[in-house]
Amino acid sequence: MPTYDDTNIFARILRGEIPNKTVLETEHTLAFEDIRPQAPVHVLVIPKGAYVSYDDFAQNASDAEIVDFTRTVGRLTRDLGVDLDGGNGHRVIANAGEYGLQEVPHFHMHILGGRSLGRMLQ
Ligand code: IU
Repeated sequence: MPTYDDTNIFARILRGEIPNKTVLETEHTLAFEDIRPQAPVHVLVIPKGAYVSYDDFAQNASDAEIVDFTRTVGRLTRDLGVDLDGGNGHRVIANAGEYGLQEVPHFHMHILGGRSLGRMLQ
């Protein structure tokens, strides 16, 4: 697994060194608004633990962290009104590494919605 760099911006947000627009906080998870939104709804969901990628999180987080994170992502799609009951849908994305164009090396999921997002995979 890659080494976690605890100077990354999300680690600093978690330590309270940098403000964020929190949408939801649970025991193991924090969700906040993306500073450069790419859609009307653009929320980042991060585990509070130090994980670099989806794989790092999936392999090394506790069951409690994984359940909390997964349920929080799902719940947010409803809270944000982009679920399949009340809303028109959304996209959930996790970038990793150089080819994934991951900018911040703390695992995070993007929740995007509020407009048609266009086709990414052909
Ligand atoms: P990526 O998956 O690592 O490429 O996405 C990082 C996201 O973090 C990107 O959408 C940025 O706009 C966002 N972001 C932020 O919300 N606050 C910050 O201080 C920084 C990046 I730096």
